[in-house]
Amino acid sequence: MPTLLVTGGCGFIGANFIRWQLQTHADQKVVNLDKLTYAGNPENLADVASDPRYVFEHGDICDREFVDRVLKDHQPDLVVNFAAESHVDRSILDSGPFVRTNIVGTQILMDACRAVGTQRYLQVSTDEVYGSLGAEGFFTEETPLAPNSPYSASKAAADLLVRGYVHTFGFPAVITRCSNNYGPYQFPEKLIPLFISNALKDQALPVYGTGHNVRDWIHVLDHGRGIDAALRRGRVGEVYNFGGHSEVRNIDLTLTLLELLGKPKTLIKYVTDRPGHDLRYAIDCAKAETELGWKPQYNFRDGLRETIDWYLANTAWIDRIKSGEYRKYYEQQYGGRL
Ligand code: NAD
Ligand code: TDX
Repeated sequence: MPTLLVTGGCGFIGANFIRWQLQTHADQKVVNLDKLTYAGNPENLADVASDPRYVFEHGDICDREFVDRVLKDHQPDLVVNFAAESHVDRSILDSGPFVRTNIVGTQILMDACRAVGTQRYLQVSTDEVYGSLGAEGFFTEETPLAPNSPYSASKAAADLLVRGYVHTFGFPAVITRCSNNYGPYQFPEKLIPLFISNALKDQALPVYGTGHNVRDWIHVLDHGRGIDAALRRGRVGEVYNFGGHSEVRNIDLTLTLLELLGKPKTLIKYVTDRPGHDLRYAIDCAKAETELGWKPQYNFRDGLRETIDWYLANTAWIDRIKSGEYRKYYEQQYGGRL
């Protein structure tokens, strides 16, 4: 049975990706390597934990011995690296963990893959490596890298390291760069789950600056299908952009969320802008569409409605995270190993 190793599978995108892999690729073992940082929540995969094709390995991609052991034990055919520090605001407060996990972790994982002869490695990157757009234009795969935050700089550095491994060692890697994801299981520090969960409790929605910054939103399962296509059909050394064709200003998204939740506009609170806040992201994904036969399937408004329904049905999940109660769930499951 072929083996897929996923790192960071207890986070938002990784958990959705693993669940979808188990549903769509019956004849495949999935190994999930995750450190369980504040953003990693094993509860996100509680429904697949007893699937005999699923294995969890608790540890850090920066721990060379551990990563070498996991790769030797499982000999994965395919590897997808989601593991990262992913929140821009946290990278502004302390960039150390971003440099360690996003850059050093990528290097250690690639070296371990080379040692066991992994057939294909996919680096999950972000559109933020291209920097910021003005009112016009789109990022293509040829857009020069110009990251503006410690987070995006660490992701760009990792992309360059992957490129170096492809050219120097013939390492069989592809890179994907995706726009802002939304969907179930997103940690409630990111805009959409934060605003939904605050609004449900009639708490303020903190809009940074003018609220005129634009993001291109893509459903997490559209991103997952893109990663799967690039992993299995992408060309080694190539970059593939994914986006949702759904550009929205933050303030307009906030108003839509309030409308769908039936909550008043008075919950909006304009707050100090994020330092270095990128103005606009927009993606040209023609390459993925023509080469990989991929395109986003979700309409943003429908996807948003479905996502709100999920958060409404899972308020206990959000409450456990926001109150810190989910650490107790970890302790029960993993004892003193955290
Ligand atoms: P997340 O923060 O929800 O999850 C990150 C996961 O990685 C967690 O489970 C965490 O425990 C794990 N992790 C962190 N450090 C680790 C380490 N040192 N060793 C092992 N595991 C570790 O992130 P996400 O939003 O799911 O993003 C996943 C990936 O996709 C990241 O690489 C991110 O840069 C990229 N990405 C995210 C978005 C987005 O909108 N969220 C868009 C484009 C790309
Ligand atoms: O409270 C908030 N108020 C606000 O106005 C938060 C948390 C965000 N914002 C703004 C900042 C951005 O313009 O909303 C927009 C979206 O913010 P985030 O959800 O923090 O996402 P962003 O900074 O755009 O980055 C995300 O997309 C690209 C992911 O977190 C990254 O991991 C991914 O690479």
